Amino acid sequence: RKPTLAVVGATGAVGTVMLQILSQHADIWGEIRLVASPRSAGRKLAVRGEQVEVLALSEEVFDGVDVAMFDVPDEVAARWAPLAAAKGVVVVDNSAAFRMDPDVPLVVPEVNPHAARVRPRGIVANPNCTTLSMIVAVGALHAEFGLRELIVSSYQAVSGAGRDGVETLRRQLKLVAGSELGTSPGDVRRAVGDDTGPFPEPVALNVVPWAGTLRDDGWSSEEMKVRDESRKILGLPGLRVAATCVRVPVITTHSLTVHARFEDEVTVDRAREILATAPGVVLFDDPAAGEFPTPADVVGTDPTWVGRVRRALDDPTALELFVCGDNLRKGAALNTAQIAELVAKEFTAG
Ligand code: 11C
Repeated sequence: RKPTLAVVGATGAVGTVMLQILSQHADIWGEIRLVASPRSAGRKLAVRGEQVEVLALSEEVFDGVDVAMFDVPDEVAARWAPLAAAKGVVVVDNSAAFRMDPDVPLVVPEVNPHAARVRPRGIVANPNCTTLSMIVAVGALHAEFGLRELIVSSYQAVSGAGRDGVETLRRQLKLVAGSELGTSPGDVRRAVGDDTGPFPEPVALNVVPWAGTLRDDGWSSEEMKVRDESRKILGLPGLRVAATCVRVPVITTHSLTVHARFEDEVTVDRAREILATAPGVVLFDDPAAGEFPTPADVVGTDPTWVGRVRRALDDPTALELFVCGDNLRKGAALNTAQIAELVAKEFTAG
């Protein structure tokens, strides 16, 4: 039988991409129920070529549902995912509420698909979009070389902060367009005024070394997520990880520079072979021809794109990479849908 799916948070930035993906992928689902806050109830959204009415989030909405994909704020997921799971629904949750719960697997289908089968709480967590934008490529290299340490810097798109992030950048870009701004201290800040939206500083004509909330010793929550989640997904609890997370004026697609150190010496040729053949990864790396991934080309695509593959000049066990991934697709909606599809196989097989 075809399982019934609920999409909770169907009207958000990630929810919108979830509906596109459900319309593009093989149609393995029976009914697809769209759920959102009461504010959005009654709206109609297109999925699989049909207009489907959005239902308000309630316990009853999960009656008869087999699998639910959640993209809602952490506190909403913390309350509603266990309620849905108690009704027998397998919840695939894209919030941070359960990612580090030892009874909740954190799954990337190309890296640790087996983990999705063991879910004592009936919940499977989807990683943060920054972790997801690099982990498929890093996981493939780890499988061959044995990862010891990751040092990464992110260049994160504003849609990581939802619709508000996108609208903020677009508003700010209008305020600075065609100007001579960006030439004296504070001129961009004065043009933008207090309208910094979800960001602590103007993001147009700027880069902002901050994402998330303040954690101990000056680290951001985003940087801690990259560390904690990479360790859990790769099954390397002692992995050394240092992340610096930065917001850049890009609408969608996160990029990262990655310094990955391995157990033994690595060669660029072997690393390139691995990346060229790893599922979910595209190697796009010919600097002589001007070829390397950029968000402007990667946005709207599914894979993790990798370029600038080099061996570290001062450490023959380390590689340097530049990776790009669409933070709303593989970084959120696509990985969630892939996990839901893995779970759905259990229903169709049974
Ligand atoms: C950002 N990565 O770009 C964040 C958004 O834990 O799922 C996703 C936050 C999360 O701002």
